[in-house]
Amino acid sequence: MNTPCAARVILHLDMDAFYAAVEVREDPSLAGKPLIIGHRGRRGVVSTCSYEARKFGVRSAMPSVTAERICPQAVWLPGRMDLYVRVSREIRRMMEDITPVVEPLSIDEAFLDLTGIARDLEEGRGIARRLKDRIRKEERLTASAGVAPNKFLAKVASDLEKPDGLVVLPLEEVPARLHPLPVERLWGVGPRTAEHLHAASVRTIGDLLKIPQASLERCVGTSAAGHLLSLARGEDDRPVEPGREAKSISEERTYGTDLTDPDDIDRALLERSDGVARELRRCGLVGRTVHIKVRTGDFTTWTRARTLPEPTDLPEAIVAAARGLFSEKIRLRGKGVRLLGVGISALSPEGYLPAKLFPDPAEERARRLAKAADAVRDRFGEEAVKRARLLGRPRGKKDKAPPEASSLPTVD
Ligand code: TTP
Ligand code: MG
Repeated sequence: MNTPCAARVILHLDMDAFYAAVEVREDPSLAGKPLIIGHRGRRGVVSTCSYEARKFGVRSAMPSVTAERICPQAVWLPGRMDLYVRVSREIRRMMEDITPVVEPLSIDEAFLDLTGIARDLEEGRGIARRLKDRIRKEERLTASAGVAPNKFLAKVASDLEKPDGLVVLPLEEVPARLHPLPVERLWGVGPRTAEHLHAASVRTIGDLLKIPQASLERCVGTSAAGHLLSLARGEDDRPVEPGREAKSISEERTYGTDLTDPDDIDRALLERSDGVARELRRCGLVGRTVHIKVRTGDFTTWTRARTLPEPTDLPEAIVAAARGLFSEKIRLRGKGVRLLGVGISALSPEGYLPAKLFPDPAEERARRLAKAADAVRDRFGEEAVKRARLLGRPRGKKDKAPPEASSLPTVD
């Protein structure tokens, strides 16, 4: 635990209905109307929407057909990534006028470490208010801010009174303000974990502290249980890491039994490429250099990379490069694959995809399908959408990875 003199002051700022708010600023006749950013139609997905549209139940990542049904009067706009990226940079500059210790999390949110600048959380509140005022004045946009002794609480706080909120959340208020929230608000609780926790009667963050630790460990595993308990108590000692913009995204997995069957290896390349592509889309990024990492049973390790003609966020392009690298650059000489990883670097925001004079309809379709699948998986869990290629065989013993061999994507 932090001692009082080491107490930190962390600010989290998140723009309100970001893409939609920028569009309203550009065209004030949209103010007060339900506005949806996204492509209409069967394959479209909602990027975001104005708070007026949220009253009808429209949400980010919702299939456009659902949004059209529940909010037929909404105005739709396709979105202008280049404009949003420009606004995001201006806001980042305002943050950097306060402190160089800014860690951007996405296009519209960041952490600022105010320790040493603000003596306590109340001084942090003053800085947050001035930053919000400056954004309102110079960009004509509203933001919500949270000020707390750590990153987790600051992020929770910024969301408590959205839009245009400013919430200071000291540790003393954790029982009143954090504990009633749904357990899904804890970092690391995705739809699968939430399901297990619900089955153990854990619905709120407070519930998590009430069940015996052994039951929690049975539910989520020992290390995750420790992590969740700390967060539920409002403890989080991760530092704000400036310059932590993603440089690469990768996913690797260690196999309990070495892979020798070319079909199994190919399937693994596809699974890892799929995961990397999905993480790219989740972060709103595209990448250009594909890497593979292969380790054989005798611990020989190769890493090989290839640069694509154009940046991508699609699994098809990534797996094609990964397969090419594997077949051309790796000589297994009869040995099995113990670890296999796929990654991508040379990242840039999705809006920087070169504008094409003749867009490729097949590629556009693949991207829309991939985004729709992302939306379904976000809602119903990882297993809800599987590629036909991955469904092929029943999961045998050799497919099971040891527990430490997580294949969650990592962002460096
Ligand atoms: P968010 O901060 O999650 O959403 P928001 O700013 O629109 O609304 P809120 O007031 O709740 O913060 O995301 C920032 C932007 O990222 C959002 O304006 C659009 C984009 N985005 C997507 O394109 N798809 C998504 O699924 C999400 C969640 C966001
Ligand atoms: Mg936002």
